[in-house]
Amino acid sequence: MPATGIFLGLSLTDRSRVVGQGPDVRELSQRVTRRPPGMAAAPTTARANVNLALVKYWGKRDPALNLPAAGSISLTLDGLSVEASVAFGGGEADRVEIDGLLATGEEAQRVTGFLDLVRAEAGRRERALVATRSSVPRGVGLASSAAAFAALALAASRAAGLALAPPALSALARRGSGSAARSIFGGFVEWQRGERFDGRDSVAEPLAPPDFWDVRVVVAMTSSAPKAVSSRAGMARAATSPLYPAWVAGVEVDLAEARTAIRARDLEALGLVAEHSALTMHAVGMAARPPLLYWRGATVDCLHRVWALRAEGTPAFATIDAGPQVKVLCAPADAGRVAEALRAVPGVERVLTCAPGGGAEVVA
Ligand code: 2P0
Repeated sequence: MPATGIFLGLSLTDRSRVVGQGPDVRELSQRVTRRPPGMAAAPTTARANVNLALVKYWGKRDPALNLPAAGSISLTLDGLSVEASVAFGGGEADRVEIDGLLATGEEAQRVTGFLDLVRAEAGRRERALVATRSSVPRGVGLASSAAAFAALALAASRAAGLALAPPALSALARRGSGSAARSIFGGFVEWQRGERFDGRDSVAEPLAPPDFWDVRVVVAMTSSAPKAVSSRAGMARAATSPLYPAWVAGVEVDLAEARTAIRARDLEALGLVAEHSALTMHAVGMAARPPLLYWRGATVDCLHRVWALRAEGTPAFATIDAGPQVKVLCAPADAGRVAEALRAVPGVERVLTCAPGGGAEVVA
């Protein structure tokens, strides 16, 4: 059975269906402080947004430390966030609630392993009570694990008494999920490959704040089914592809193009490099053995619709992550037309539009 849940980078669809809307994170936090009675310190709550990679992270130089084979560039998205609430003290084991449901198995272990890093850094031994709540709409296929581990890194480090500087926070978030390193910051963000074996230089840094350039990302959801191959497993498989060395070798050029395009607020230049990065990433998977293809028929139809929009004079550029959804970069004035065009593609279940968003912050 495939594992599910935000900490495994999969959609929240099934979990949300099981538990319904559930209580909000403040209620959960209050429950955290009551369990076990009087033993846990007051929780710290942090929120982080998801991010969309424009130059993709797809491959690792060190899987244990989530060190990437190459750098990547992303845009943090407004309104698609995860809140994480952490309290240390009391209890014999960590207790992790995700959207109101007790986490078990691999998902709980991944959070406990992450908390161990925070405990080691802070010199503490207490168990933790963790509650997370996602505002990412159901089955949207935007990697909520990035937002979850960015929020968890901030909440857990503060709750443990650490005041980490942004680069250290990014390095910590990276250990939970690579792309979480980028969700520490708002706007356009670059995550450095780094050279060090310990990964201390593999951190994200802001390229431009959210208000630097007002763009839109229109997300066309073509399937809400949980994906069969996680990003983590997908990256491992991609590394077996004969196209993988060429992919890694090409990322530096893509990064340079993307940086220049962002600095110049050049939508066409950024869109073209984002589309190229996404299609090359997926080509690597298709050439792997066994092959890896996250697309559905509607994914391909959306791509063609985006290209037709461009031919008709609307600057719109597609990117696809480890799933069948298509995300389209465009100007705010064109977002309505792009959304309408994608909604009309057979097989598109839902369309939503996002603006640039801010970085991780403590909210309580
Ligand atoms: C990205 N993705 O740059 C790429 C593009 C998916 C496709 O980062 O194993 O959940 O936790 O480091 O960060 C998703 O992978 O993987 C991802 P791990 P992660 O956004």
